[in-house]
Amino acid sequence: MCELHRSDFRSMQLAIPLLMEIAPEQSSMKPFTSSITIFLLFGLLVSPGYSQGGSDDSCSIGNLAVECGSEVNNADYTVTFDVINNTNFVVHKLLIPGDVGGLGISPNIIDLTPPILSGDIVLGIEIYLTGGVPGAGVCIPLGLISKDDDGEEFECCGAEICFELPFCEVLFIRGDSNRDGGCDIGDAINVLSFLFVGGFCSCMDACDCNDDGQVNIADAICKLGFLFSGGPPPPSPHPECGPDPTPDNLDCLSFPPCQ
Ligand SMILES: [Ca+2]
Ligand SMILES: [Ca+2]
Repeated sequence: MCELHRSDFRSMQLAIPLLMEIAPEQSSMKPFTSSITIFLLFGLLVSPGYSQGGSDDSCSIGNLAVECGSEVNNADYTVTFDVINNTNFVVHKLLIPGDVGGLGISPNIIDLTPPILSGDIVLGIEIYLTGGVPGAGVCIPLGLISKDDDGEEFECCGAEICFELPFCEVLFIRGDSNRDGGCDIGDAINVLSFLFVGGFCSCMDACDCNDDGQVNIADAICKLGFLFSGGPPPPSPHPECGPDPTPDNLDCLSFPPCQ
């Protein structure tokens, strides 16, 4: 009997609440440290060229979400967030480092059209991450760039985007080789079809019934033995959805019953 249970392990999205604010002088973006002086001067002089209305002269991140994969490139993660501009400046672009602790980040310059006015919010900014270790904590500095009266750019505020990299393994049920959510002779037939008549195993881990890292006739025998002759059940994950606990070279492109 192969009961199916959806697992909340594969939570492909982490809803993370509003994080933190960092004053400009705390920003770790060294290329913009020279702008801090300019910022302070403008903070004192309140240049008439800038919009007013910022409530607390800060910036922050909201509605942060981290998803596995990307719909626009081959990145491992997509990070979506809002930027709240409570400075007294108009923000024209965002600067983001290309690498944080070995985690690749793109894009690194986001031009904002229209710009974020003082006291305004820009919604749904996306960046893409490659690499990193699932479960590891990550903080990505973000520089908000404004312009002075001469068109010179300076960082008017800095924030950090902090989150934990999610686990993105495809969950599956071992032995359900035809990925129909059922546990029957069709799974053994599917493995035999894959081996001998050009059939398809889109989740090789599920086809690897005996979890030996290979898909061969022993996997069809494994399934038939379990179904009809009192053989042991397939190793984990079975009968519930789960990740592959044993490293191997098999891929699982997708497994709809566990999504
Ligand atoms: Ca099946
Ligand atoms: Ca096998």
